[in-house]
Amino acid sequence: MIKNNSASKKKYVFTFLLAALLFTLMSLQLPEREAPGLKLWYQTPADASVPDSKNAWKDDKEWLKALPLGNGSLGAMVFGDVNKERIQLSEESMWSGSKADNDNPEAFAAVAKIRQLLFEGKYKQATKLTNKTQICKGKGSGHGNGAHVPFGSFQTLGDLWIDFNHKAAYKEYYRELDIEEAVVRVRYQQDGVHYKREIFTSYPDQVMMIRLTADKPGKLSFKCTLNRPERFQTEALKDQLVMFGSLDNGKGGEGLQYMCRLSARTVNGSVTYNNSEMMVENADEVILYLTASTDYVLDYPDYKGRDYKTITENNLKNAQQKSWNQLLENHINDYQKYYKRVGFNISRGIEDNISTDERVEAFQKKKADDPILTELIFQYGRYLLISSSRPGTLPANLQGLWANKTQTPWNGDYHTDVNVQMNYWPAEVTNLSEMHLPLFDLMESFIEPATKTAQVQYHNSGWVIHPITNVWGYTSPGEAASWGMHTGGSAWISSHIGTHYAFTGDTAFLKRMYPVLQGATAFYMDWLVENPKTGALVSGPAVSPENTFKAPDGSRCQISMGPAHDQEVIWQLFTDFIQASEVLDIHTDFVEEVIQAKDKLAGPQIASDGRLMEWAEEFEETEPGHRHISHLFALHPGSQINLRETPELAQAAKKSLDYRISHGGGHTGWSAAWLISQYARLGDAEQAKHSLDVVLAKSTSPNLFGQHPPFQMDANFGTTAGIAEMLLQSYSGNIIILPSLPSEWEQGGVYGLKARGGFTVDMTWEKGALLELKVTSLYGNTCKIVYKDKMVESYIKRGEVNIYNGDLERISSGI
Ligand code: FUC
Repeated sequence: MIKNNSASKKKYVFTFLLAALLFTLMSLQLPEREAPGLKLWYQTPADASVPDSKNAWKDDKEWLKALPLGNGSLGAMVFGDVNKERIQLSEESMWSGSKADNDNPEAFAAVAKIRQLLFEGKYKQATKLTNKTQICKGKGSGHGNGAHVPFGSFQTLGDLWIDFNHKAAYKEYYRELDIEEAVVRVRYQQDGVHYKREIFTSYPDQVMMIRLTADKPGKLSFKCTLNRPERFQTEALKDQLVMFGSLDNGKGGEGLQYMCRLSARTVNGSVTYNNSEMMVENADEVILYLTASTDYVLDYPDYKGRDYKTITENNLKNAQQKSWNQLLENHINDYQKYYKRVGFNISRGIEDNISTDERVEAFQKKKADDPILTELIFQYGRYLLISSSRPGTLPANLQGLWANKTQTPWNGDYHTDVNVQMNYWPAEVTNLSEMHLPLFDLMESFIEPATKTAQVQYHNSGWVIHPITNVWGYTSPGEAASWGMHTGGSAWISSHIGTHYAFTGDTAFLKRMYPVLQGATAFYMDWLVENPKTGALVSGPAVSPENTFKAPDGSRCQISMGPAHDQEVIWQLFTDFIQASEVLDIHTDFVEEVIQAKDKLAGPQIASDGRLMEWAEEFEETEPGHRHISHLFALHPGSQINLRETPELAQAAKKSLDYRISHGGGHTGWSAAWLISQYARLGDAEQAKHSLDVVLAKSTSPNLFGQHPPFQMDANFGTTAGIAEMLLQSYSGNIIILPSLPSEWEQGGVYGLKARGGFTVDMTWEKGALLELKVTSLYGNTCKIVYKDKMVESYIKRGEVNIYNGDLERISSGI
């Protein structure tokens, strides 16, 4: 029964007023939700007439001016050239190669001997024996040039050319990639006619859409062709141009089959298809539809069976049933569902009046702080992740989704000794958890071959991978021990399971992935051995990716027992496995054994010069500025070492970092990007900012693609993650607010960042100090917020929002 007396009326009025007040407070004081429209924009086209270099390792300058689009599986690089447009195409599964057996049955017999030599300090002999016995059989990755061996290479789908054959001078040229809508637009004036192009790749409709318009009737005439550097045929159907072919399986035969379909609809004018061309004449407006697919399926051992012909046909026909506006609206709604979750504003409305290429160039010359560039590079990493990794697709690889050659550097594969992990560092914290899912599908797909590798190579249970994998279930070591004898990638990649769970609280996901965690753990339980001198459990033979040390006899070696990296990633794996077992209420003898083994693991150590040790002994590194900083995994992305709980180790990590940098470290894009996060974890805002500046100054292309060099996408993802890490950190149960805010970002706001424990965090700051903070709990959890030397702890109910002032005093709370 509803009470209707005056006391309850008063209570009702009071509650209403309170709610209204709260609402006003919330709406008045929320962080600014919008940065001014973020775009990459240019006043000149990328020159489509310059041919790509045949050299896999040489970047193509014009391609690095083209603008990327992607729906997770179909990618495009739009040149925006006037006379002849080039839209370079990618499809996520365009991989040469095929499944192969590279496991080495000779390996097991030598492992015990290698360990003995290493414990005796005979590094030279051990490294030699490892090289002889522990590497893969066969051709491995083809030394990173594997397009024609079974490992294969991720490669271009080809090119769509739109030839206007109209060489007259043009003016008022403009092109942009609007990263708030994921649309490329081009416009110019030629012979008194204003032309426009709009292009997007739709996830919901699985089609690439191009609309060409002119402001005078009948002015659109052009010829379209589809081609690629090799292995293609084109055919004209009644209303389609089709390109198809099969790729090299790396064993002298045909591998993957692919197909790409193009069709046009015009307003007035005509369209005709002949053998290798599509001709459009005298149209007022033209819409082009392009679909592509392959017969690849991420399913060991066959990896085949997708009905690519029907899929491409249906996607094309379905899109043709819809209007341009409908397709565009579907696309923008779908894209913005993810993109709009996070906003970052430090430019406070400064007008963006410098084109992006000039902006990058100006920064590279003057290095004057550029807040617009910082916002752009941050959101661009999110844009690229949404564009290259969607639920149900393959994960983003070294090229993201974009490749213009048939041999890409390092085969465009999945390197597991930092690179593929870095691709996913921004996924959780920048509120793109769904985009993380393809990584877990890949992991599940390689468990079967990786289980075989563990048995054949080492007679171990569980599963193991080495520093490279691909879409064909490659899990064997590499072809040289110096980099290829690395099992640590198995533990490192597994840490993403715990991370995804920590942010989302998705128990069903944890249940699904528990066997994968358990399998990785089982491998190391068999793999670890006692160091006869200390009794601690150590991993090996192992490299510290991909570094070399001087052994006591002066020789250059890579192989040792218990390098810090392996110990740290295994510690993380065991920690995650134990926690997952608790969450899922699994209490087996095996879990008990892992708890005990974790206690016996050799841990991080400090050298006599105060640096964190990379190897179990104080070796001198042959390259003190080495790009990898693998022994600092425990600082970031791990958290075994942190400022609050292990301040001495954190100081040692800082010394190691400073030393690396003073010797030229951080010289590749991904390496500099990693330093942003490392310094952010150390609370060193100025060094974190400096590392960000290094990425922008040395490793950023005109289209903002990261550079190793050559182009490698991990630098983009690592940079976005690094910026987030400067604004918000969450580990060991704490949410740390503005841990590394540089002086240049004096005022600003961010909304939508995520923290472990299932929280969304919005905040504003002024004069370098927190102004207001809003924490929303997604599933109800205790929240320990740390800002400078202040800390508040409270339980926030599911869906509840707490707002705090700069002193961490709660000023409002409500659902
Ligand atoms: C790792 C790095 C290289 C490169 C390659 C793809 O092996 O050491 O620098 O990024 O991956």
